Amino acid sequence: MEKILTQFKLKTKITDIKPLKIGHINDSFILTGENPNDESYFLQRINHNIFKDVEGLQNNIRIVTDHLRKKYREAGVTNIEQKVLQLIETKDNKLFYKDDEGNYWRIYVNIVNTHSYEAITPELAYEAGKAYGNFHCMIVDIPANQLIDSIPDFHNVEFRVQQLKDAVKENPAGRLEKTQWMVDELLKRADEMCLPQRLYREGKLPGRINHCDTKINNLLFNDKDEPCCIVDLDTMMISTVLSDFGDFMRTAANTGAEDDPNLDNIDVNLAIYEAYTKGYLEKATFLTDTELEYLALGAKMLTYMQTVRFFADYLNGDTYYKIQHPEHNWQRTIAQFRLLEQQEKKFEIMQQIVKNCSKDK
Ligand code: GN1
Ligand code: MG
Repeated sequence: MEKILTQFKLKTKITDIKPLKIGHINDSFILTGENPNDESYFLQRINHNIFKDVEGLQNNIRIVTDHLRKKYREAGVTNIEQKVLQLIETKDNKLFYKDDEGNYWRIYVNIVNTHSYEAITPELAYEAGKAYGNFHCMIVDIPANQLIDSIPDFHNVEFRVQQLKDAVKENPAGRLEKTQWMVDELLKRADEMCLPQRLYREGKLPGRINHCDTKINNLLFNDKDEPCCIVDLDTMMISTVLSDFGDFMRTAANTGAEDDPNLDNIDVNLAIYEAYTKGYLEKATFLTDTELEYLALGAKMLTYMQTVRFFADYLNGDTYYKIQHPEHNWQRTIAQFRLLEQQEKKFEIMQQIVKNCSKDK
């Protein structure tokens, strides 16, 4: 580890390296020095089986963070280091280091005095909605061709359904027999869930730069409990606004956990859904009527897509997501599927909420 750290332009002599148990993909560590006031850092080993073009990925992050910093500077904002991630370069001015074993590493400045949530109140959801609406407005003018797709077809539901069909056909882990009912449930919804992808292809839903992983815990709050920084910028790419709206709702407007072992805990939290929608629509003033019309479908679609992804990984023998026990991907699948069923029951109300909030604008 020492050899890795010496590659980067760090201001602090690191005396402690703490692994963090966050995320399903990369490995993360907090680096601190002896003095509590020393600048601390967030080190990550990038999963390059998943992010195959690390240079392109890091370049995306640089473009987005530079863009945000410039906008904040122009607006006279002072505490920009609390609001935008800052990558640390290596001594040869690169944004990552590849070690002798072929691992890719990167370091951010650690944003101190912040916290994230796994579950929030409607008041915080309203603030979070404004934060994401503002974020979308700030990045809406980044020319689309500047960013690469760090994972091709990442939020393309048609592609995800095809991956599931392939997993079913090959059944590599022999897990199909007892889970066939889930295949049937998911495939019968495929047409409805692929509609936004078709509208995007036909140019009816515009492509916009999205974060594509707006899980509730990717938003940092400061010690006054105000949203301050959106983190985990690995999947910033062109998608439709349904992506970011939907993924937030999938994680925050769920009364249970993403992998809740008790399905009875899982339901749509409409108060959170409404508060976030209100905040988001107050700030995301660029949305077209078509985007507004399909926004609520985004919540179902992202839950559906996540169910499909966890399930395909289960059928493939757990090759993508980190798991904590052998049935974890199945547990995640049925928990996300239960959320989808609850969203289906409440879908009319969810649509009405978007309508009402967009009228108040
Ligand atoms: C993964 O690693 P993490 O937790 O940031 C995944 C997301 C999923 C999420 C499900 C690159 O994100 O797409 O929504 O797990 N990221 C990637 O919790 O696949
Ligand atoms: Mg992520």
